[in-house]
Amino acid sequence: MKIHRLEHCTFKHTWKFARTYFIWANLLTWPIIVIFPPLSICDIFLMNFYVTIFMAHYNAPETEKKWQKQWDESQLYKSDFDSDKPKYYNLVMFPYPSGDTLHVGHWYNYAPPDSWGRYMRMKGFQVFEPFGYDSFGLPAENYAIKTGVNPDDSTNENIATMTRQMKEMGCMYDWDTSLATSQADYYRWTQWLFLQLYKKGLAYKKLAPVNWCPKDQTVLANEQVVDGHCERCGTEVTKKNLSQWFFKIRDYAEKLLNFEGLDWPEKTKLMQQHWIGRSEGSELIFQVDGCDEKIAVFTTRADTLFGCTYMVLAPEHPLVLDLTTPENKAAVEEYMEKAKHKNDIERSAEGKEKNGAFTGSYAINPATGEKVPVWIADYVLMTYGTGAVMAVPAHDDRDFEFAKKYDLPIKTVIVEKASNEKNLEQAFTAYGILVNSGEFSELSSEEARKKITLWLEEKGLGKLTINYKLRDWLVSRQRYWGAPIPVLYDENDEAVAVDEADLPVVLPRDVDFVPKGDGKSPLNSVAEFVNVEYKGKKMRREVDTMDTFVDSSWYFLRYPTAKLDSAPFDKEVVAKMLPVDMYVGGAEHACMHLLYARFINMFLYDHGYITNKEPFKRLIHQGFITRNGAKMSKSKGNVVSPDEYVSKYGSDIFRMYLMFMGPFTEGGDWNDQGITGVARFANRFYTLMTSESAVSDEAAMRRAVHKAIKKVSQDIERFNFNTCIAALMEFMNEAVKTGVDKENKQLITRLIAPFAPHLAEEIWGHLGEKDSVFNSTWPAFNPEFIHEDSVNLAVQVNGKVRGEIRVAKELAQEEILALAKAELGVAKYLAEGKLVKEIYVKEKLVSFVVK
Ligand code: ANZ
Repeated sequence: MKIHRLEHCTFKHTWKFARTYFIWANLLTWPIIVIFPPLSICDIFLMNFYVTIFMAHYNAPETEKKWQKQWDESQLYKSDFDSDKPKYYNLVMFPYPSGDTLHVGHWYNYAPPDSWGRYMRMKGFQVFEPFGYDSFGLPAENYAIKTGVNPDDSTNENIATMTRQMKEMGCMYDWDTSLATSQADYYRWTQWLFLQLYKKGLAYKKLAPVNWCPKDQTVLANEQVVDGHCERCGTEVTKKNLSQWFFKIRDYAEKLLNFEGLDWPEKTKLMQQHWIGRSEGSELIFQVDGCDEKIAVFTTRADTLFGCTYMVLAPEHPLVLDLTTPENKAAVEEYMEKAKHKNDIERSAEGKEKNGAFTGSYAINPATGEKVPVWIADYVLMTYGTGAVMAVPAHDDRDFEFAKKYDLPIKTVIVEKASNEKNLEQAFTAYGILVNSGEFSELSSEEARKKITLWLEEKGLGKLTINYKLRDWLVSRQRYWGAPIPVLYDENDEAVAVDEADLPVVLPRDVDFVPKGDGKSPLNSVAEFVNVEYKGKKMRREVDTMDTFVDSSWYFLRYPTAKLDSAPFDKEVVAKMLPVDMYVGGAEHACMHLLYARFINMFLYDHGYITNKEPFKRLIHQGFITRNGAKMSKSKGNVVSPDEYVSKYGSDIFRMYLMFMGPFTEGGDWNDQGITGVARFANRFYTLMTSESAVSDEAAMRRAVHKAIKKVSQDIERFNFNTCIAALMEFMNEAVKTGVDKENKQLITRLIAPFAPHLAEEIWGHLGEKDSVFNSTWPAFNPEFIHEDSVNLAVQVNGKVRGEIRVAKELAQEEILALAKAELGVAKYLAEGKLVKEIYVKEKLVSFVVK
């Protein structure tokens, strides 16, 4: 695609203006010499000259606006999915559209990845760089409750504001492929996705104790509870028994553990691995004494079975009340009630005092045939394994503490070495050798774990199993501002899926948003929405909406054909453009968005909708920008407002400074003065590139250019934009000494283009190029030019630098020492005493010691 340039570039335009200004200024200001005689006509001339120079300076904001307009008009960044070039899908995590002005975090999140995209474009890729909005969610709804403004209106307004600001950043986004998840032409397909999962049995509804945020009046997924508090509003989360929709992400636990071919940060992979929590163990069955009930336990230590002296059920375990004897009922019920008010995190916290209640029943240890008491305790969670454990106090810390408290028997069955059994001060939790374990005694723990399970399996009382900590994904929310779940209920309360042809289920506009405190979605009070006739029957619509993470679990598939009406995405285009080659966003999404998106992508792959197994090939998390070492926050008053700087310095300089502050993945500390240094660099660069300069040392000039190309090309690959910019600055320092010819100016302009796109485009025009610099190629360095045959050496006398010499690298040591001694500043100090030592550090320095 060719870019059509405006007739004049800003530079020429500015100088034309300056020339006129200069002539007029001189004509009008000369009478000053009459009023103020000490000034001569020369002074007036000089004064006008400086003012003109100042006014003709590179005017970033004006130039940037011009280029943005021109890029837009020439559709430079329009996606071309039919291109023969290799594709490159460059994606940033889309934001929630807020009405506030963009903050530094937005800039840091979006501008540097755009530099990466521009670099890949110049490397010859067909870069696809979309941008959109994750626009459903609580903030708009809470705002509506407070102000009465409809979420649809406030969201659309916010999208318009943010788009305008984003355009000022000057990224390569193809705005024609933009999307917003709250628009019906998008959420229609989120509902379609729900239906596909439903049809395949991966979306289901069940009554479950769920996390409930009393303030936001909604359920939360496990991932949205941080240290027992609501991730969004910080309110303490409680438990509530509610009928909820889930996606069976657990069915994908094993697949999600496979990270093959993913260039992701190790830490993120580990976090997902930990969150999925794969645990190899055994499921063993204990018969309840005196009745038909059986209790299944999950254990990773079947080798300790002979040491199980009691059992513990989670207070919510369905058998608890059946097993509780009348004399223990009151205490058990009281304990169950108390447990309701604690969340899983509090219950499993290390160091928390263990307590429980005895049910009055006993179970039979399948290995020893002994009767063991059945207790309930909140340290056993209903959400893990089977919700019941065989307690082995001699070899598990929590069981040990519990047994000590309630005086339950402690029986050692594992020892470190044969015959070192002794009274335990604390649990021995490591693997070892079995004792007191019948025919299994003397086996190692590893061996016994399997053998004991197989032995029980033969009796139908056990099996090897794998357990995952990962829970199914709770997707229903009792909120208004989300995609309605496309389900209805008939007279018998049976769920009926909406036909695909009847999508979207449109979210009604006129709704009373205020939560009624009944735990139901505000949609419940919209009679026309709830009560409908469907397929000739009276039905009631599902009033819950979907978690916004469902919206963002597939948006990357929609972008390439964001306006498609007939399907969620064009299969062929997706086959060509996916997976995303580079995905940039916050590390906090490791166990939520990034896991959900992988799951949905895998599901769509398994059912033939797409051909890519994984959604995101390479992943990078940006660091944080701090100020005075602290995270920016309104309460601390240390927030940097980008607008102020962008209007003063322009987008390029602001972007370059952010990138210069530190490695992208680590972020950096904002310094008000720092940006002026970058601005000075940009201006000097502009002046050097646009003015005639005679080349004084051609070899040195070439060396400076090619060294910069080498360094920038290497460091940009690692997202170390800071050292790229440092290399460009280093080049500048060299170039002002050596001068630069046109050919090399072109090379270096191409090199700075990803980091300062508008500036580069402006200089490119000045260098006589008609097309966009982003239609040119990334420069290659020539190793021959970089090779240096001479070096500068510092010369010290008694530890102080007294001179500098430039020598050929291959010069012999004696000759170098001789040259050093002859150096004028050095000779003077050598003459002051007797030379006792001379040292030459290769290619670095010469040092003399005089006494
Ligand atoms: C007996 C035993 C003996 C255990 C021993 C450990 C040491 P990971 O590795 O995290 O999977 N457990 C099982 N279900 C539980 C639940 N719902 N709530 C709390 N704890 C539960 O942990 C597996 C171990 O955690 C299991 O192995 C079980 O205790 C406990 F010397 O069984 B073990």
